Formats: sequence, C-alpha cells, structure tokens
Amino acid sequence: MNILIINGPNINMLGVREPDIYGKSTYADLIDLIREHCREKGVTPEFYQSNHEGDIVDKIQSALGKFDGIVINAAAYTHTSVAILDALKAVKIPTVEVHISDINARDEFRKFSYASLYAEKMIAGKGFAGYTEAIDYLINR
Ligand code: CA2
Repeated sequence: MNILIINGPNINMLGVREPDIYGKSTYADLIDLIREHCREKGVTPEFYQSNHEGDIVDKIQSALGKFDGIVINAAAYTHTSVAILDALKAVKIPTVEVHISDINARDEFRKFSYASLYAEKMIAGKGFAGYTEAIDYLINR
C-alpha cells in the first residue's frame, strides 16, 4: 500500500517556533515517526512538504494511479484553498485530513476547512499521533 503524506506551509518550521501550540518536535521528527509506523504496518510512505499552493495541487494531481491513500495537513491552505479541494476531488484518492492542533478550539477562521468537504475523515488536536491514526484508518477502511 502506497500512502502520500502531504504537509502544507510552515509545517517545516515545526519545533522552531510556537512550541506551545505545535510542540517541540521538528518536521524531521514527524517524518521519522510516520516512517517507523509505516514500516511496522508494511506501508510505503512518500512525504511531500511545500509552502506553495500550486505545488501542492501539482503533487495531488501527480498522485493519480500511484497512491492508495493521501494524508494531508494543508496547514493554512486548509482554510482558504478551493484549488486543493478541487485537486483532491479530481484524483478521487481516499484522503484523511490531519491537524496537529485542535482547529475548532482556536481562531474562528480556523474552524472552516475546504479539504474536509472531500476528506473521508478529519483528525485534529492529537499532535503527531493524528498522522499515524490517519494511516491506520486508510489501512483498515
Ligand atoms: O494544526 C495544524 O496542523 C494546522 O494545520 C497548522 C497550520 C495552521 O494554519 C492550521 O490552522 C492548523 C499552521 C502550521 C504552521 O506551523 C508552524 C510551526 C512552527 C512555527 C509556526 C508555524
């Protein structure tokens, strides 16, 4: 099983700033955690992080026929990007949306997610564990 794990803008800054919201661990730590989980479950992961909306759209389009599932944390684009929503709808790959923080317990503008209009499931507020839970959901669905 091939799973694409997409992270959006500023996720590469994890552990560098705002540790009170996102924790002290880095993006590299996140990748290590997911990679190990995938190894245990016999899943092949591919990781993609970008700060650019169009690049994320291109990556989703290129996933067609290559991946059995997508785990996406579109970060700030979650709340703004119809383009990412449309790309997910176009490729029709089973998708789980993840947020490290609880987006419903923060600013009003974070409560709406375009990606959730396509994603089968949203996991928010569970920290890095949300990503491994998302992978397990895709394995078991
Ligand atoms: O909780 C999440 O995972 C978010 O997707 C993270 C986004 C935020 O815009 C969403 O509302 C919720 C922001 C990621 C930025 O991460 C940073 C990491 C370190 C320092 C600053 C930002």
